[in-house]
Amino acid sequence: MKGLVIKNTGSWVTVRLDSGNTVNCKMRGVLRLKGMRCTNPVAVGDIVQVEDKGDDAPVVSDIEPRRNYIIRRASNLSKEFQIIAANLDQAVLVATLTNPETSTTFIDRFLATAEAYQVPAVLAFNKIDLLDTEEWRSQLDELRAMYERIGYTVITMSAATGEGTDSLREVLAGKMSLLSGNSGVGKSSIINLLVPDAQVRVGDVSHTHHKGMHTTTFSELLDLPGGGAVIDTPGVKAFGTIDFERAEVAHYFPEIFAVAADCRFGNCTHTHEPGCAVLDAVERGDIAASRFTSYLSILEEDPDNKYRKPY
Ligand SMILES: Nc1nc2c(ncn2[C@@H]2O[C@H](COP(=O)(O)OP(=O)(O)OP(=O)(O)O)[C@@H](O)[C@H]2O)c(=O)[nH]1
Ligand SMILES: [Mg+2]
Ligand SMILES: [Zn+2]
Repeated sequence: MKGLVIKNTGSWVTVRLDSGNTVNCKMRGVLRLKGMRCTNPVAVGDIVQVEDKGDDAPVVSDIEPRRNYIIRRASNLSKEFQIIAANLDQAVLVATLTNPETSTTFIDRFLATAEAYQVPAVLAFNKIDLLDTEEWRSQLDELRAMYERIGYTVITMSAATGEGTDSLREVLAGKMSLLSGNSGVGKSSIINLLVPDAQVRVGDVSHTHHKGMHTTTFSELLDLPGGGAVIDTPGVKAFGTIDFERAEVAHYFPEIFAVAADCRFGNCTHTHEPGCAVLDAVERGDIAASRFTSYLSILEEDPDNKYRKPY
């Protein structure tokens, strides 16, 4: 029997079979071995084969090749990887300027990961109801302009007041979307708004003040009323964790890559080289300083080029 993985709690995998029935499965041991460097060999969004012999719990016996996926290192410097979700049409990064503050480095690492794994990314700034001063508003406008100029779709919204949620609905319609972001930015709140009968657990206000508290603890796929689906995921503290080779990093910053063609040296790392078109563009303000800082932070994370793409 074939089906779609809609939940993975670690010990159980919930699969929606083609028949429409939902079954809780165990994982066949050999699949765990195959995905050894992965904390979760099966991810939400995977298409899997299920065997049910009737005597024991059904097992996931095989995984179909993935169209794409989003992956992160399980923790900083860890050699294990976590596949956040597979077979995605897009990945939506939910970010907030305050309560909590999402850093631009976090945003840029997420966007670069999505570029690397060929998943179109969308930025959704939530909790704009909290941005009640001129300064907040202009900070939001600047961020929006910066990311739109690079080519990303940017949504500004509030799950609390409903403002901007129509644009999000439009972006999600008919597609399989991952919702990712720091803990407390409102991913589950957004899902509860979009999927009226979802009733996903949402954090207390006090939760957001305790860093490291996660309300959502496993990934779950929920169908959207008008077609398409969203995947709720546990908040992540850092995306400090991408596995590119040094020379590749610039490929995943579209505006840096576009300019890099004009660098004097073909192997330019855009850090110190003479005739570097990227450094010139940063100087002129054509490439945002925060984006360049994020680029450098990824390079510096792996000075010896020892982390490679796991697959
Ligand atoms: N003011 C305001 N609060 C919001 C908004 N969206 C969510 N919240 C609140 O933010 C807190 C965290 O929301 P959650 O939806 O649990 O956040 P999450 O991203 O799912 O968090 P994790 O599951 O831990 O990753 C809750 O108290 C929500 O009520 C918003 O647009 N404005
Ligand atoms: Mg949540
Ligand atoms: Zn250069």
